[in-house]
Amino acid sequence: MIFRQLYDQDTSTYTYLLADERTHQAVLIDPVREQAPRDLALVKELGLKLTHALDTHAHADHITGAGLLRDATGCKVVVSRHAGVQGADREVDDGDAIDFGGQTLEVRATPGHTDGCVSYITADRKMAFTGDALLIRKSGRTDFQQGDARKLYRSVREKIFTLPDDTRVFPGHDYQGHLMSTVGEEKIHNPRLAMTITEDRFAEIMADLKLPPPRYIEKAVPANLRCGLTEEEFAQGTAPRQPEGPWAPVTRSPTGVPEVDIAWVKEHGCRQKMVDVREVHEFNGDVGHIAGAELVPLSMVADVAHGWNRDEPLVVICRSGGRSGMAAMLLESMGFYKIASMRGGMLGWVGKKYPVDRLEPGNLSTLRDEVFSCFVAMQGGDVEKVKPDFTGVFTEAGVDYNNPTADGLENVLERLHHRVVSQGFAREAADLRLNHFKRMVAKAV
Ligand SMILES: N[C@@H](CCC(=O)N[C@@H](CS)C(=O)NCC(=O)O)C(=O)O
Ligand SMILES: [Fe+2]
Repeated sequence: MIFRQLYDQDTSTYTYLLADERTHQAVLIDPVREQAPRDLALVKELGLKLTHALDTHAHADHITGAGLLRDATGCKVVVSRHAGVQGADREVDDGDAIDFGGQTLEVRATPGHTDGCVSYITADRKMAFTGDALLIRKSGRTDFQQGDARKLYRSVREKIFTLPDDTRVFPGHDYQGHLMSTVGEEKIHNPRLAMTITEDRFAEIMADLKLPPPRYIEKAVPANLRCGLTEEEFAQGTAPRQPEGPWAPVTRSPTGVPEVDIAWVKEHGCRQKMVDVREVHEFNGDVGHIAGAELVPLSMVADVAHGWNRDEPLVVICRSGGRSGMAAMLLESMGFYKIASMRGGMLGWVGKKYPVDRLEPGNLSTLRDEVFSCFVAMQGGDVEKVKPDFTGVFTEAGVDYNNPTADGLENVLERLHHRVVSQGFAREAADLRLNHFKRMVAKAV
């Protein structure tokens, strides 16, 4: 597991980034609004996909970054069912599990600092993110937001001190410079909550604390009840997610895939963005493709779609409707909500004798444009950004962009292949595309 502990100096808040090494899916625990640019930059630098922003509770001392991160990445906002937060994507309770990229976090309800406090525990029980329930050698305060010392005492005893002694404790804050502790260490050395201390004594200690209120409590609590968004952002952010009327006659397959039928795509498809998720050789092969459809093979959809507008309607297409169904479900999980798979796929389309486009051999400039579309998809989908890079390869190879020869285009293909592979693109997928285009060049001459 990839793990980073991040710190907000102004409010002494810890934010934790956890990511699965194989799938690169990531979660952030207790992000801070002002630090959203830092967190997004780190996620990007490490090549991660943020799937969830988790809060341990509705904080009183800083504004959560969860809502902003959702707007930026499409991740899901997760918070306790008892936190009273509006607009979260998932409300969790004791015993729930949060899955991301093959990893699981267990949710344990640890109320007492607030009613909606939860701790997140890794499946191997090596790490516990305790929010403000258990702090290092301290505990969260219990004098506001439904604070209840006796409840907190029982939460820590029953839900945290029952973990193995070597479980590492990562709290929501530290005001003394500690980074982490362990369950065993806190059971012995926590002056408020050690195993030798009774519930009555804990209640007394907490009643005697007399702490000044957190500096930002007035603005933090109301904002955190809206996922950390301002009233305007909250209104804007939620409105477009609920479309006024259906954008298309979408029905759900028995497995939950949003689908539209082929005749509807024929009538209305050209007004929508259409994404064909087959491989290059299928797109340009005998079956052909619908004019105007953009080619993004299924394996690249998750990466490329990050740059797409989630409010724009989107029809996904493949050979028979299976892969496009998977793509539609994936896109829905990323926050796209005007999305449908074309039921029956290109086989159904061809069966109805609707027109298709094919890459006709014989025209090297058309082929160059097809190579360009493929390269754009491989580089993340931004045509404007990728164009100079693409034409640059022609210059580098000494090939006339406007009138390429077959040898010239092959040379360019080898260079593009080398480039995407050295940037980390899967070699087998790149080989498949290279070989397909080489065959097309051979056919063209
Ligand atoms: N000085 C900090 C205090 C923040 C504070 O009260 N933190 C809460 C967590 S939200 C707490 O439980 N603190 C425990 C303590 O300070 O002992 C501020 O003004 O923000
Ligand atoms: Fe707190």
